[in-house]
Amino acid sequence: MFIDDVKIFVKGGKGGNGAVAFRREKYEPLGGPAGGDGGKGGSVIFVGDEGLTTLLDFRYQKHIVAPDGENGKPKNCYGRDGKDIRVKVPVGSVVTDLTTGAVLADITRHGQEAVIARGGRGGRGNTRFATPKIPAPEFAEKGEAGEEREIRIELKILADVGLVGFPNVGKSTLISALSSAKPKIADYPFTTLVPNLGVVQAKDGRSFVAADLPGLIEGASEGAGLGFRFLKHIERTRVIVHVLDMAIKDRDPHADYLTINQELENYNPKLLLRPQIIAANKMDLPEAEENLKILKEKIRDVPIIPVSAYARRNLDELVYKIADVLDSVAVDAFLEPVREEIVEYKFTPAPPPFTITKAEDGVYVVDGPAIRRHFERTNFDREEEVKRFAQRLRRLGVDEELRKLGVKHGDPVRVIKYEFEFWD
Ligand SMILES: Nc1nc2c(ncn2[C@@H]2O[C@H](COP(=O)(O)OP(=O)(O)OP(=O)(O)O)[C@@H](O)[C@H]2O)c(=O)[nH]1
Ligand SMILES: [Mg+2]
Repeated sequence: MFIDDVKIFVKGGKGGNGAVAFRREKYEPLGGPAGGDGGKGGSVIFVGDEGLTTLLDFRYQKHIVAPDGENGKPKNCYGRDGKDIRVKVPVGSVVTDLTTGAVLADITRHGQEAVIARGGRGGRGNTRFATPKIPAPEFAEKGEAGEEREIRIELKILADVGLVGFPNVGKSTLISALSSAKPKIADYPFTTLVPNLGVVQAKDGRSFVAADLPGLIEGASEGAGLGFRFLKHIERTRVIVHVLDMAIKDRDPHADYLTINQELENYNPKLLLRPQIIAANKMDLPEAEENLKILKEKIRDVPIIPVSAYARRNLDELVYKIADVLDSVAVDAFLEPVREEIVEYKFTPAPPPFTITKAEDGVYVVDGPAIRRHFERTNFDREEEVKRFAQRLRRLGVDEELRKLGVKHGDPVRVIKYEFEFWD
């Protein structure tokens, strides 16, 4: 089964918590901190794999969750990291975040890796927070949560060339003549139900990948026939080879050409920017010659290469023409740009640590949450602590601010309820 569009849930593992622990040694009841760091959570990583041609596996795997990191342990032991989960996806997979719409990854190469859901960082253990002032901290960091997202994976075939045209015009016959691809060929419309890829080798050594796509009909861009589901695969081809049946009985090749182009345009107007080559097929049949003459009169801006896929006639000319046009189009000309995810941080301004106002008696009053916190923790009977309090105010920038307001050495300053002399 060819599945090219799935929605799944991915989640990175949570980071392990940092540990709070202390050394317990003989004769040393209150040893130093010894809490280890938590391990990192595992990430969900997608890896491009040429061997895969469908997203079928994701039908049965709708949740991919990487393991958590282990919590930190005593004796400064690290928690183990959660293992990353590597998931193989076909080359050509485009991964989108369903919530933000951002393209997370476009896997275009075999072995290419993309982190789809990052695991959380592990928390640091209390050992890491020890300072000369707090030699035995009783706290540690918690592990960070892993990223989690609903994603869409779309397989958009990465072929250099897409063969498009009405059903039964000979697209599959053509790809089987040009490459070793072996698609089903039959004399009825909609023989091809899923894209077929083939590697085409020109005699001069150049090569390219061609995709034979299910036939398109009028209204394909609105869902008629099979075409719509597969139009997206044309989006990433660099050159469109438009296959026409030159011996068609009750239609006209030129009308077919216009109809298909109209469908391409309806689906995505950018598709018409792609260089086209017309493979005028079935030239072995008698009616073809006359039709070719008419077609050449009507279409002058697109190269027309008459071929017979069935009789294998003039195929080299077609291959060279395709290779030449490919040489003129940049390899990444039509790839989707991977948009960086834009995270909006709400900016909540922190409250100012202090305010300075002038009281009615002319004395400057310093107040604020940070000041109050220090104020409450200070025992003003002890000179040492008062000094530390003053130091903290200085560090908060209180002194500087007072100076700017014109306060001089020896002036009185009120901090909450005590009055001090300003020392400069
Ligand atoms: N005479 C003649 N018949 C051809 C030629 N190319 C293809 N055919 C025949 O046309 C019919 C349709 O060929 P396919 O290759 O299956 O056509 P298709 O475009 O892939 O059709 P869908 O998959 O239905 O879109 C088959 O009977 C082929 O044998 C050709 O160059 N000359
Ligand atoms: Mg076919």
